[in-house]
Amino acid sequence: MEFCVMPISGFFPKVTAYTLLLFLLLSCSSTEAYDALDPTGNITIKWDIINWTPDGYVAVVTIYNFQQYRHIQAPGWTLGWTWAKKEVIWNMVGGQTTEQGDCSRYKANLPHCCKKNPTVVDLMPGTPYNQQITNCCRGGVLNSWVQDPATAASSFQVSVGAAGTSNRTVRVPKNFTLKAPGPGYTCGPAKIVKPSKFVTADKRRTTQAQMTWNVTCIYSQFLAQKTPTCCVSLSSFYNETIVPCQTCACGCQNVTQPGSCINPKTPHIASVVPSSGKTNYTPLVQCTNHMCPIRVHWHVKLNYKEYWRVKVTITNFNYNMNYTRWNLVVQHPNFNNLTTVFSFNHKSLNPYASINDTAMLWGVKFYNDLLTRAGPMGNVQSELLFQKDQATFTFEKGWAFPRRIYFNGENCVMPPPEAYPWLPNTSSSRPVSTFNLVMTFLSAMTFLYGYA
Ligand SMILES: *[C@@H]1O[C@H](CO)[C@@H](O)[C@H](O)[C@H]1NC(C)=O
Ligand SMILES: *[C@@H]1O[C@H](CO)[C@@H](O)[C@H](O)[C@H]1NC(C)=O
Ligand SMILES: *[C@@H]1O[C@H](CO)[C@@H](O)[C@H](O)[C@H]1NC(C)=O
Ligand SMILES: *[C@@H]1O[C@H](CO)[C@@H](O)[C@H](O)[C@H]1NC(C)=O
Ligand SMILES: *[C@@H]1O[C@H](CO)[C@@H](O)[C@H](O)[C@H]1NC(C)=O
Ligand SMILES: *[C@@H]1O[C@H](CO)[C@@H](O)[C@H](O)[C@H]1NC(C)=O
Ligand SMILES: *[C@@H]1O[C@H](CO)[C@@H](O)[C@H](O)[C@H]1NC(C)=O
Ligand SMILES: *[C@@H]1O[C@H](CO)[C@@H](O)[C@H](O)[C@H]1NC(C)=O
Ligand SMILES: *[C@@H]1O[C@H](CO)[C@@H](O)[C@H](O)[C@H]1NC(C)=O
Ligand SMILES: CC(=O)N[C@H]1CO[C@H](CO)[C@@H](O)[C@@H]1O
Repeated sequence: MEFCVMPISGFFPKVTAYTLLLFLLLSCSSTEAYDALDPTGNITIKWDIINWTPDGYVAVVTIYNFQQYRHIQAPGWTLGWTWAKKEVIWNMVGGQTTEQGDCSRYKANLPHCCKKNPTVVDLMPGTPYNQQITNCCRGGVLNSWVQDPATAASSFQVSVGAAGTSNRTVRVPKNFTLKAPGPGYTCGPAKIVKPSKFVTADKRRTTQAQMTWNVTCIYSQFLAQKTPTCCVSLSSFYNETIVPCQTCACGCQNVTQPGSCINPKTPHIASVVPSSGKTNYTPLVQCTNHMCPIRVHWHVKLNYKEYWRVKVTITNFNYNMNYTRWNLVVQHPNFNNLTTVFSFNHKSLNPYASINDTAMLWGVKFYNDLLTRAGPMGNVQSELLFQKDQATFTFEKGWAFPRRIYFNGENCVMPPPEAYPWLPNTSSSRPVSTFNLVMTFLSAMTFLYGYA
């Protein structure tokens, strides 16, 4: 879905079905792992050999999340590779392999891992200090680069034996795999690059790695093969129609099956919902027409002379998930004149220097950066104020609605353009009547807080 680039200007009412189909076929036929809103987004794994040892080396491996808005949430990353020779891992700091493997060829002093293809995970917060290194021990959680570069990297140290002991004899590992935690990332081959330089904390001395190689991994929603996890609903002050999320936007296969979703009106079932303690990451959603864990509602709220105002509400329908450090990416042509965002952080993304139509929104720390699980508290909201550019501004043809929305990097299912609320014929830019406002407010309230 993600690499199906949708036409972004207007809603192509004049385009014939045939041209549209052709366009979709053309733009969807390429399955290359590439995200139009974050074209250079990648995860880079840097492997720095710090020193050589009698039978190998000690390296610090760092995973950098260079993706603007895609993060890795609990239960965290898993990194795998295949050794080129018969290397073993003597010891690790700030990470561990999930299996030791067969170390029977060693007698007294057993390695940490003897597998040909080790799998490494991060340690958990609270690891004893003598087993930590900088940037370790966050349970494999990586923030997105825009939200917090300081926690967008994760490191561990590995002591490798039975390996090359100089830059001429060492062999780079092969077949890197990164799971986050499911599929989705494809990693290229390790490339030997210029040795990294490290500056001491007081900036008075620079040291450098003996040797460095880099691996780049790229995400593709196609590989992740996920059903959509998010949908968009729309409303406006100028038309009382509320356009709901598309029916079955996130699948309906087993709706009738008992236990496939939770009806909030049957509290005895809702109370069986697993809560604290258990870590179950499969979504357990509230029964709705769309069955999505996340709904984003865009309400065109007010029309001022020089500004217009939108209210954005994100609702969590998943009983199994508190979304920490959530983010939203929204594409709309008026983001070049976004004036104020109330109660969310924001940053404009400029994937193509000349077009400034995309912004990233995320929660304010300790205030609304946690989107709690489904229930009365399971939503966050904010209002956006845009300055009108009189040349392009209009309420017609759904112009005021977003072109594209991502929640945590996943494309949200939009309603079909023909269903968008229309502007009534007569009142194109007349100031809002109070009656209308009250009606829209009431219906929006019923919609947002009444259970579907
Ligand atoms: C990975 O991302 C970094 C930071 O945005 C960028 O400098 C680098 O060129 C990217 N690498 C690839 C292979 O795209
Ligand atoms: C290997 O090390 C030698 C010095 O010991 C250096 O001259 C050479 O450039 C290094 N080669 C690589 C690939 O790092
Ligand atoms: C790496 O993966 C490819 C494809 O999965 C496989 O053909 C190849 O044998 C693997 N190489 C090693 C060294 O495991
Ligand atoms: C290797 O990765 C590091 C860290 O991301 C980066 O600073 C460096 O530029 C990369 N080197 C190359 C040649 O891509
Ligand atoms: C739906 O239920 C059937 C029977 O219980 C099961 O085999 C199937 O995997 C389920 N499908 C999904 C998408 O959960
Ligand atoms: C979500 O957070 C609430 C309150 O902090 C907690 O009681 C609940 O167990 C958490 N649920 C999950 C699935 O993490
Ligand atoms: C994009 O628009 C935002 C909001 O008006 C503005 O702050 C930012 O400077 C603009 N960026 C560019 C590159 O024009
Ligand atoms: C509101 O929009 C809907 C389309 O979603 C349309 O059917 C309806 O006629 C519009 N109402 C008015 C008053 O224009
Ligand atoms: C809007 O105008 C068109 C013709 O211009 C007319 O057919 C339609 O009925 C009008 N709709 C409303 C809601 O007045
Ligand atoms: C009305 C207004 O402020 N328009 C500005 C919107 O943003 C573009 C580019 O960012 C400016 O060129 C316009 O002047």
